[in-house]
Amino acid sequence: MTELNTKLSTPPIDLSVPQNTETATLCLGCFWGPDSEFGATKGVVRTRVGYAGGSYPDPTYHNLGDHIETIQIEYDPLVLGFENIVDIFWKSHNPSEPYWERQYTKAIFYHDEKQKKIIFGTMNNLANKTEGEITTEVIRYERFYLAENYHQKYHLQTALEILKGYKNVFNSMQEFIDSTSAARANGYIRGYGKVEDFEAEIDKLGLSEEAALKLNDVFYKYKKKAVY
Ligand code: MHO
Repeated sequence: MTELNTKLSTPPIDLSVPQNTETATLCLGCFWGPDSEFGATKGVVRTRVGYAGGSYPDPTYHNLGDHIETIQIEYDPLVLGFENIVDIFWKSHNPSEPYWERQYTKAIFYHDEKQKKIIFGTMNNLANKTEGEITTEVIRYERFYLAENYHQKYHLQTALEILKGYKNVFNSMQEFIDSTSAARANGYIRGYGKVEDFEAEIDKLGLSEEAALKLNDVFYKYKKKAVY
């Protein structure tokens, strides 16, 4: 990231962050993909990737123990309901597909009784329509271990031409992880998100003009391939 104390500008989208957010935590295989998918979803304020669902102390990417690759989402409940998140979750995987590796288990956590009810309600509906047993796990949330920095908003971090368009924007890795702008760019970079949201937000991401143009190209390139 950029050096400390050189902060010049906060992206406009990061200036109007809602005060009250709620948290959702889920697992959809390798966490790079859902970090992008949810990052571009309207109402999502922050995303982070990490490990959860096991009891092994202090997991790391190369020493996960019984944990699962997990994404944690902070969202504005006035814009996006937990129901919507759960809907995206069920549509983003095949719930009756067997899986072999604990690391890539499909799972959703509940943080409270309200979430639990929504998850089990939708799962029961799905069970009636699904052939075969649902293998997706529902787990009571306990704790989330943040993954290593290089996994956070991975697709954005590896798109250097776009990343460098955030000149003097983030003073720390924490600011990058917490940024709505970075979450959006990380999603749009893979063609996730709605065209109308992209068009409304592209100028609010705080990217240089060059990087915004590049992001535009990449977004529409993926859209044409109908990734989403
Ligand atoms: N297919 C990816 C998975 C990484 S993910 C963070 C890779 O091994 O490169 O599990």
